[in-house]
Formats: sequence, C-alpha cells, structure tokens
Amino acid sequence: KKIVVMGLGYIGLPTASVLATKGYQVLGVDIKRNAVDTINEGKIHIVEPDLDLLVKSAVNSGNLRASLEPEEADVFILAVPTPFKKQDGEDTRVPDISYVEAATRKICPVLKGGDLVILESTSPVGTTKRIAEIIKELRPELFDSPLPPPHDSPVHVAHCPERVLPGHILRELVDNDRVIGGIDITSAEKARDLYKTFCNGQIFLTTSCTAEMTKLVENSYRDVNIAFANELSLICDKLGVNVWELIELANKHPRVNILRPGPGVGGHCIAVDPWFIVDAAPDQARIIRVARQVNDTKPHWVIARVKAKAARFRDPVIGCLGLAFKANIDDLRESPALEITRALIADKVGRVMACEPNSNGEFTEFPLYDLGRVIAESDILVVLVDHDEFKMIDREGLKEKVVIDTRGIWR
Ligand code: SAJ
Repeated sequence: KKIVVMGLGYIGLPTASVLATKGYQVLGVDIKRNAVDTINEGKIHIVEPDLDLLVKSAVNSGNLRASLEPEEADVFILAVPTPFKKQDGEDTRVPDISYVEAATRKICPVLKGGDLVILESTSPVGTTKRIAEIIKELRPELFDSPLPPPHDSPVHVAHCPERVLPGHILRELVDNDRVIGGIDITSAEKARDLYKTFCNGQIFLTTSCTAEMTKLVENSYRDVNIAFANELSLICDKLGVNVWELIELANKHPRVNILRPGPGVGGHCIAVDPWFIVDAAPDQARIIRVARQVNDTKPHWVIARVKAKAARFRDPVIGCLGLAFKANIDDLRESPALEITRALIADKVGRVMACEPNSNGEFTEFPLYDLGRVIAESDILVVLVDHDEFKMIDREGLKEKVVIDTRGIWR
C-alpha cells in the first residue's frame, strides 16, 4: 500500500515515519522546501525525543521520501495546521481551515475511486464533510456511477484526530486509543483497518462530526480544568492561602483532582481548540469561553506581580527560568513563559536574564544565560516552566532572593 502524508510537522512527520517502518511506501509532502530537503537527508527540522532516529531509519529503509507534490496513492493523510483567526475588534476567534482545503485541492488531481482520505488535524465540526464536498466539486466524474451501499462514496473520507502529547509523541502515537469518524461506515472501517496495523490502543468508530467534536472536547476539558486551577491561584493570592498546599489537600478527596496553576496555557492545541467550539455555539459555550479568558489573562497577572516586586529595587535583575510552553520540551509556540519574559524586557522592568536549558537561543531575539549565572546574579527569580533542571536547584542558595514560583516547584 502507498500512503501520502500531507504536512510534515509535529503530527505528519512522526506518523509518516511510523507507517514507513511498518513497511508502507510513504511519501511525505510539505510546502516548505527546507523541511522536504532535510527529511530526504534523513534529518529532522523539529524537536521531539527519538524522532531523529526514527526518521533516519525510515528514510534509509527507502520507505519514506519527502516531496513538494503529492503522487498517486491508496491513502492520503492530511496533517496540516488548523489555526484560528482573531476577529478584528472582537474577543472571539474563528477557525481557519484553509490549509485543510488547500491540501485537499492539491491531492484531488491524483485521487482515484476507492482511495481513502484521512484528516488527522484537529478541526471544527463539519470539516471532514467539507473535504468530501471539495473532492466532489473538483472530481465529479469519480461520483458518476454510485457504488451500492454501504459504499456510499467512491472516495472514502474519515477523521482520525491526533491525540499525542508533545514530548511523548512516538509512544502515544502507537499506544493511545483512537476515535475514527467516517462520512460513511465504509470510510470509518477502511481507516480503522489502516490504523489497526500500527496502533496498539483500542479504536472506536463513529461519525465524522462526533470524532471532530470529541477531539475539541478533550482539549476544552483540559483548558477548563486548568482555568479552574488558575482561578484558584488568584483567589488564594488574595486570601493569603498557599494554593499548592490547598490543591494537594483538596485532591486527597477521592473524587477531586484539581490540575496545576501555571503562568498561563501555551502550546498550539489547548489554547486554540476551545475557540472552535465557542465559534460554533457562541451562546451555549459559556464556561469554555470564560476558561479561555481566564487562562489567557494569567500571564498579565504574573507580569503585574513581577513589576510590583521589582519596584522595591533600584536596578533589579530579573531571572526568568524557562521559556518553553511546558516542562522538558523546547517548544516555544504560544508559550506564556515567553510572553511574560518579552513583556518584562519591553516594559524595562529591570535587567532580564532568561534561561531555557532546552534551547540554544537561536529562536529568541534576546540572549539566554546558563542557569548558574541566572541564579547567582538575579534579585528576583521567576519560575515560568517546571523543567527538571529547575526542580533540582538547591534552595538554600535562594534565601536572599525574591522568588515568584508560578509552577509551584519550590513550595
Ligand atoms: N498546564 C498547566 N497546568 C496543568 C497542565 C497543563 O498550566 O495542570 C499547561 C501547560 O504548562 C501548557 C498547557 O497547559 O502550557 C498545555 O499543556 P498540556 O500538557 O496539557 O497539553 P499539550 O498542549 O502539550 O497537548 C494537548 C494534549 N491534550 C490533552 O491532554 C487533552 C494532547 O493529548 C493533544 O494531542 C494535544 O493537546 C493536541 O495536539 O491537541
């Protein structure tokens, strides 16, 4: 079987590589020439544990190639971004499925009857059906002689939303349970037959719209629960209660499991996907919307706290510990830690020394310092990411410092 994977990012590249090592002939397609060239050399352009070795062996085996253009195949997997657009002057954001539409248009000329198209990208409800519509518009001849039921559509289209956690992608890609929704039953079953060959988790079949909504709800559930924790941190600050102790104690209850407050919610999924639900049902999605707002305003609260502490010093040196959007990764996308550090620099709150052990400073417009120097020279230490390196710091040496620990690693 030949498989084309459209989009070679954090989902497409690991998926293409896993399929290639399972013996499929895989062609990965991306619009970035640099990504295509890097992969064809057996190297990677993104950071994810063990992905380099997997891609190398997939390319060396001859089963994985990358290209700017798709070719004929039996299966097409779409793993392109589905970001949101901010509405001018409005608080809400609307989903942008133009990359999915463009990828669909791009594969249309090489599609043939019986092919299977799978959408992996997290998408607003209705996107999978939209893919089927585009195919019907551009290749009506494929639909000229309808097949007997249950083969309702000559080209099968299904949604199999990715569920992997950055930092653990390769393990979760194989081990997680999957939800697959088809535009018809055959589509779902065909997608299941493919995923069964590389997923150890259980596979559950449903409609494409339910599969789309399932994925959005998973991330919204997490966002709402993090917002609850973040709101508690503000309330506790006002009441003089230690939020970390509070949560630990409340979680001793058998049916309570409060998540951890932090400097805000980052990454390109949890801070995005809930807006797709708000956009689709603005009057009903009230908690989901407020949760987004609570999490989005948390960085501002942290910035205000640092400013208040800094005002006590003449020339404060502020050490920002961590820039990534979460622990033990290098990913800076939508990172509240980065947002806070940038604001402290822009507002000239003091001399800012940032430390990110997982980055060489290539992607920041300001210099990075090593951890020892930041700790030695800072008056104020702001813990922004709960990296393992920071958890191991000897707290004896910090007694003279003002510490703002947004992650509760030193409580
Ligand atoms: N965070 C907190 N407190 C917590 C947990 C997380 O502040 O208790 C913050 C993190 O620091 C980070 C953000 O939330 O800034 C998101 O991190 P995360 O680890 O919760 O999630 P992601 O964005 O890395 O991955 C999520 C996962 N979704 C769920 O756990 C429901 C993953 O399974 C999805 O595949 C991924 O989104 C995605 O691609 O949609």
